[in-house]
Amino acid sequence: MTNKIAFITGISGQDGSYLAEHLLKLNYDVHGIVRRNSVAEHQESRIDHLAADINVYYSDMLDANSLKNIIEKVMPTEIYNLAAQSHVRISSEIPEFTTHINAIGPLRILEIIRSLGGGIRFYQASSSEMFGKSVDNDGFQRETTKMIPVSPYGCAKLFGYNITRHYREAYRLFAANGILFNHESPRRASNFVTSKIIKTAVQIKLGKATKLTLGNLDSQRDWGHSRDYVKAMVKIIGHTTPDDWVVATGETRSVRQLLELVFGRLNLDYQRYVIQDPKFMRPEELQYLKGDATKIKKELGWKPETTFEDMIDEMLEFWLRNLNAN
Ligand code: NAP
Ligand code: F7E
Repeated sequence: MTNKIAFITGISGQDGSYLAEHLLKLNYDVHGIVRRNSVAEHQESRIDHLAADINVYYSDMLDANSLKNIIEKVMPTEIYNLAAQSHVRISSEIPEFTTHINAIGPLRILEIIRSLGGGIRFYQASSSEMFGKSVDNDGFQRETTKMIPVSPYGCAKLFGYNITRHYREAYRLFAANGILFNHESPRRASNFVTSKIIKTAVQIKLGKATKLTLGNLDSQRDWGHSRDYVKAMVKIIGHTTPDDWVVATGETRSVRQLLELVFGRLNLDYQRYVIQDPKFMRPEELQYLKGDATKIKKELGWKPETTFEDMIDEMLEFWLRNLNAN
């Protein structure tokens, strides 16, 4: 039997790198795109260790012809659309750019799949940010929860979600949405709150920083591990029928609770170091996320494997090693 062929947009990102590793273990041929960057060094640092095993091409979600040429050449069996401007607060500063990539991007790929006969399976990286201010009465968000996004990022992702559903119904494409709640790892960029807190707390411990400047400390998130969540993506795209799936831990914690845990692990009192700056607040904050992943647990046998505490410890170890080495 020939290997399955995966094409990953966003392969150099947090999830793309874990997904490429997971697919290689499953004997897939793995292809992906990176965009041209003025600094070549570090651009592919998350996938440098896979360089001999994967095929990487220059392209961009803004360049339909380039995407089409590569997809036609590779003729993948599966496309994982992970490329995005993925920072929610920054999406309010560059809303148009975010929308071009996060909303029109998936539409471009769906059109390419359609023009090639519709046989390629498609996974769209949808997000719990699409729920915005909406929560069910029992305190969870699930596949049936209304979506009222509160950021340009969330609005653009909601278009991507809906166009994926529409192409599934209208053209009978195998097009599926994973509605993933926040997921982190040592590979998380350090302008997201988990990495930012852990990196700066370690710097404070090592005497390399004195303050940690944050925005809203009261928002609550459902945080899982990226390595676990990419396994859900493969189950979703490999299922007999295309559908929409919530992927979450079902636990929620505030930024304040995260601070207590991280600083506590380093025997520090976060209240001595944390200051707040409106610069890190959002025009409209998503206050609360807690996902109900019953459907994917029951129907696809997926479950989160890493506890929140173990994930934080893994990230702490990474930053301690990294910053000590420097
Ligand atoms: P990430 O680390 O920010 O990775 C995003 C990837 O997209 C990077 O490889 C980035 O390349 C690439 N990209 C950005 N703009 C591009 C463009 N114009 N053309 C081609 N590639 C482009 O994000 P992540 O955490 O891995 O998330 C993966 C996907 O899941 C994203 O779509 C995100 O919105 C979604 N998601 C994430 C979470 C989460 O909690 N992590 C939750 C729900 C959904 P550069 O390195 O060149 O920027
Ligand atoms: O913020 C608060 C902030 O930027 C988490 C993306 O992967 O998950 C992610 O989006 C919370 C928010 O993640 C700072 O206001 C306080 O309430 O780590 P974050 P996010 O916005 O939830 C969703 C599901 C995605 O799809 C996205 O792609 O932390 N917060 N102070 C802060 N956040 C940041 N970044 N920086 C601060 O200084």
